[in-house]
Amino acid sequence: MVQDRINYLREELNKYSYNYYVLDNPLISDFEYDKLYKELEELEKQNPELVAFDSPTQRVGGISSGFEEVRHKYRLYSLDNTYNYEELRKWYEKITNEFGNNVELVCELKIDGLAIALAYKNGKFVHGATRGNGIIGEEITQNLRTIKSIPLKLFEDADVEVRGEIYMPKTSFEKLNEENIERGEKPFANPRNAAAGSLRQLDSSITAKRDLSMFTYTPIIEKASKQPKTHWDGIQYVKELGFKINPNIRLVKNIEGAIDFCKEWETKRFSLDYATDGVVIKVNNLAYQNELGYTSRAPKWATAFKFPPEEISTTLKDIEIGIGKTGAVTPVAVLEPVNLAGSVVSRASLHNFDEIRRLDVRIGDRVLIKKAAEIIPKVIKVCDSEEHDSLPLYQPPSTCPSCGEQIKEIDGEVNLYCLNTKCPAILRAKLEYWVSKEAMDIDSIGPSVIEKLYNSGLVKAPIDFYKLTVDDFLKLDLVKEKSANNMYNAIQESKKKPLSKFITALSIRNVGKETAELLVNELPSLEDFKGASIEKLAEIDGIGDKIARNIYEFFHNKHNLQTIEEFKSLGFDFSFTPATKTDELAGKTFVLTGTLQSMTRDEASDIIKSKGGKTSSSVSKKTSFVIAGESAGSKLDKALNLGVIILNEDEFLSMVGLK
Ligand code: 0OX
Repeated sequence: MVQDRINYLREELNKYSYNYYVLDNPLISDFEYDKLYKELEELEKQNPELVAFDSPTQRVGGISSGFEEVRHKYRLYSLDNTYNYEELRKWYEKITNEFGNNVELVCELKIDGLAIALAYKNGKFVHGATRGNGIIGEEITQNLRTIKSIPLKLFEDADVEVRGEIYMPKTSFEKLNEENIERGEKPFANPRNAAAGSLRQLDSSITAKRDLSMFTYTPIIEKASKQPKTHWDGIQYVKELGFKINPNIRLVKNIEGAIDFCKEWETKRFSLDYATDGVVIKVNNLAYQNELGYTSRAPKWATAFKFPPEEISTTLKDIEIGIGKTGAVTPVAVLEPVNLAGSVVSRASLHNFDEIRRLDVRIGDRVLIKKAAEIIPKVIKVCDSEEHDSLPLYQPPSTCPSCGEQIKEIDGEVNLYCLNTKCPAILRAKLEYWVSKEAMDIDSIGPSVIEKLYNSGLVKAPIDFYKLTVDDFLKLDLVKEKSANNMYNAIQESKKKPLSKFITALSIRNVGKETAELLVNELPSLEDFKGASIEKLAEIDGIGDKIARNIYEFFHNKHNLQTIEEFKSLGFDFSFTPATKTDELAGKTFVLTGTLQSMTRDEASDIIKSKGGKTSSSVSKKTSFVIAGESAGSKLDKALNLGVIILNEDEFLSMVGLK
């Protein structure tokens, strides 16, 4: 019967959607989902009387003429907050004075989104509103229905009101902004604004296209099978009802446990794919909560520890010019030092001169700087000020600040370049890159040693490292004998590094570690590099015309060829060793997430495969290990949720015998 089929499809699709959006555990492919969805859509079109209110087809919404103001049934209070652990201790002391020591607390990440309230009657989502002023909000049920992690029907016919936070994942925000810029529209300033803008659409089909999600953090239970006595149990119950909760939550014995949680997340938060601006600490026992009650604006049983802000404004004191190893001339913002995300920042990236023009950054401006997942903070905008217009427009330099040569534009490149092959800044940058981890990895030689070697005239180019004697190090009064020996040996050892490292170390424009790896797979000897035409190079997967031309030019430059010969005569190996296969990781499945420091995810994946292991792109119960690098996102959350073993980069390297 058609009704049975419709019911079946609806239940199946809702199950898949719940697994995908709430549990972050996809069960089927998008293709399979779409096929079932289309079938349901078609059947419902032919039998409109059979469309159920919780059908996935009813999440698309329509146009409304405005949002109505509604009075919340239960007030949504604010939260007191502090940036200070001592104040947290004082807050807790007041509580223990009343209830004795060791009052349990629940720590939750404070999601930086929009607070909303959802009402369910007999398990059905009936009504949703923004927080507004906590007493009156705006009714946005239609828009909320489009958010897939908000259940339209609960697993139980309960009457509940829940509160939670709507947010947009950072990666979706970035993508949305890219699309907006492409269409000539204004980008959103941050994920929170993007989420707010998406929720306030009168056409809910626009909201439906935005990647919004919700973490639920408070249930108010009116009629249900359970009446939890603690906040912790309340949260577990919310999960049982079908809501998505944040897995990064902890029940602690006292305030010191809560402070540990705050300290842990102060740095770890950057690895999440959603913004969090602090930790909410709540008294666990609901009877205690009741007794503690509220001030005129906030509960006394909860408080928030706020992380130092991720975005902050400061004064741009100067724009310094950096010269990279390929001669790229890049502007760096010199700032009035400020505390940002836990560290003092006095310099920030300005990317390139186009960016300065786009933002209209002028020296003396107040600028907003931001530290997201990246280590180097960046200038994201100029703050409105009266002074701005009277400040002189910024003019990019016309000559290299290091060597005085004219700065040039290169076709197809956003950067400006100093093309003087003898430019001291470029030579130094090349030397620093040569010894870096990504290139020849000679870690006993740091920037200060390079500076002395360069200034003494002994080392002007990488080849000169290999002509140094132990005595040279000692003569320069650089280091003690033991270190001199170490440095000398490390340099000599580096001659045995694989070809890909050598190619990387050459500082060919646009040829980094990953590209070098791709190249040596196809061109396993230096002779192959010398003999390759631009066309042949461009045929290699992952190598575009621009890179092909740069490589070709590098290997057809007389000086470069001479230097390569010299490297050879100094005993360089230039060998390409294809990875050998073992089976030590047989039967193990790995999921890689976030950015690794010492290798790309592809390289890590190659290592796993070379040892007989498998990699997968999604976390499930079958996953043996999740390797979490920097900015690891929802996959890490999911691994935590499922109890999958999480390895950091060092642990992974030791596992595979590389550390
Ligand atoms: C959040 C968040 C906000 C309970 C009493 C006042 C605030 N942004 O993640 N609020 C609350 O709790 C209410 N919990 C949270 N996790």
